[in-house]
Amino acid sequence: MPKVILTAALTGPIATKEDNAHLPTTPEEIAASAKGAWEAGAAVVHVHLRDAAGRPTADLETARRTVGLIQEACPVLIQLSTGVGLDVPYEDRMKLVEARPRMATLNVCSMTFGTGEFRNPPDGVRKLAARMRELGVKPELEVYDTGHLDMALTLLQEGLLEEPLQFSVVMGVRGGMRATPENLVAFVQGLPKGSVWQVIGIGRSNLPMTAIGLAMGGNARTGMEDTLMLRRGVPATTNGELVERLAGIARALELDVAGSDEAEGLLSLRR
Ligand code: KMH
Ligand code: ZN
Repeated sequence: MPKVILTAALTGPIATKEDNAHLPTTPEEIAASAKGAWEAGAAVVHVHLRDAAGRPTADLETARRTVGLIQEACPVLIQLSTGVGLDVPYEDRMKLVEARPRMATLNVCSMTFGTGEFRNPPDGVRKLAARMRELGVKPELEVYDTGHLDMALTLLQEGLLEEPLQFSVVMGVRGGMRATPENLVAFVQGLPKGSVWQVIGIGRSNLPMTAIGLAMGGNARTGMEDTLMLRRGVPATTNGELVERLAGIARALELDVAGSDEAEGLLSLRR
C-alpha cells in the first residue's frame, strides 16, 4: 500500500488560549501534544514557539528546550517553523535553524496574511536557504500562490535548494490562493517531478482539502495551527484527535500511514 506522511501543526502563530483553551503554548504542553499527535499517526510535528505571555517567539533557548522535550517524549520528526509570527523580525526568525531541527519551513515570498503582512525579503530568504543547506536542515517550502512556486524554482536553479523539493501547498489564507480543488489540481501539476508535497487547509477547508490531497497522492497536515475545530461547533481538544481523524481518512483510502522512521527516508532527510 502507498505510504503517506501526516504532519501535526501543534500551535501556530495566531490563535490564543482564549480562542481554544486546549491550544498548547508552553514547551511542556507542546511536547505532550507532540507525543499525542505521534501516537495518533503523525510522523512529523510542525512547531511554533510562544513566550511566557503566549506571544510567538524566535527565542533560541525556548526552541532548544522545546526540541529537547519533544525528543524525550517520542521519536517524532521535528520541523521548526521559521515563519514564527507576523511581528517577529526576519533576522530573529532565521536564527531558529541553529537549534538544528531535522526540518524547518522556508517561506519564499512576502504576502498579505489575513489582516497582517508576512515579510520574507528575497535576500533574507536566500541567506536562510543557504544556512539550512549548510546545516543539513531540510526546507519545507511553504507556498501560498503560484508565484511562490516560481520563486522556489529560482532558488533551486541558484543552488540554494536540493531535490527532491518538499512543498506545503497552503490554501485558504486571505492573501494566498483560495482553498478549492481546482486550485490544488492546477498547483500540483506545476510541481517538479519527484517533489514531495502536502496540503495545508486553513479553517473550514482543513478536512475537505486534506482529504482531496490524500486522494491525489499527496501527504497531509492538520493540527490546531490549521483549525481549532474538530467539526462545526465542536472545538478540538487535542492535536491527537485531529491527526486520528486524518489517519482514518488515509486508511479509508487504503493508504498506509508512515511512521517517523519511514518518513525520514521518504523525505530524504540528512543524517
Ligand atoms: N507564521 C505564519 C505567518 C510557517 O510556519 O512557516 C505563517 C506560518 C508559516 O505559520
Ligand atoms: Zn506554521
